[in-house]
Amino acid sequence: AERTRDQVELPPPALDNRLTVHSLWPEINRISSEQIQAAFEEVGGGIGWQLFAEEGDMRMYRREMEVDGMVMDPLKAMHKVRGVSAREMCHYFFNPRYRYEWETTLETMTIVEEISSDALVFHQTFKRIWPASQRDALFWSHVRASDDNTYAVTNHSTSNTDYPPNTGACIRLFVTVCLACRSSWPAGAAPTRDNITTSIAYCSTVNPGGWAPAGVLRAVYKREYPKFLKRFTGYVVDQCRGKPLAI
Ligand code: 6CM
Repeated sequence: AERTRDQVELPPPALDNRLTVHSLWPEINRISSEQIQAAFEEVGGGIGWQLFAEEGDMRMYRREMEVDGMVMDPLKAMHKVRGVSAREMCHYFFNPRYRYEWETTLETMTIVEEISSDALVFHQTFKRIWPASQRDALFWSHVRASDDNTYAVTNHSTSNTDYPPNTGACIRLFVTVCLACRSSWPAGAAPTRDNITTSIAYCSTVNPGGWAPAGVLRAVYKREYPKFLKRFTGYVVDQCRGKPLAI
């Protein structure tokens, strides 16, 4: 059967060899493995996690943490989405072609390096939040299949001499993000759009990199993270409607 452009670009089921010979590979592999494992751990009885947003199947928790007066609250969200696969979720999160369509805090996005089909390095600037300075970020992004029916994207800050931090108007922030997705469907049945459910675990820790008022930052996170997860998952459901399910 002829494959569509989208199917060709879906996250590969096995690691791309070009990634495993790259100088960033040891770091990408270690951090991705750690993040994916932590993403699926429940926060339930965990100390300090507070539920701050709940809507339908979505739950968002944060742990208040400050280092030298800067807010670094780790965030963890859980969600369940019907009708799309883990692989499809991660395809739309990883592939830069769709990013402006679901990411509302983004101002610019540049692909700094194409490491392989499953790893890219990005430079992004974010919309300015008054009264703080504008922020930018430089990070690698890696998508991989892990366990059965599980795909995850990990993003983690890196450096590049062509993109030095804190030289222009922007303050460089540092980010570690993981979107881990696991699909399930009734035992004995074949997966279809009508019976598939994907559980999502999204974890994010942002170091603002320089002064930003704690109250403003926490208010922005409280508003923007639920907005992001609802918008992104809704976007993927819309994009997949009428297309063959990709497992
Ligand atoms: O994970 C998300 N997006 C990914 C693709 O772009 C990527 C992004 C990471 C950067 C997260 C930075 C969030 C900060 C945005 C607010 C603007 C900064 C101002 C700080 C100074 C006052 O992993 C979705 C991220 C959704 C964020 C709400």
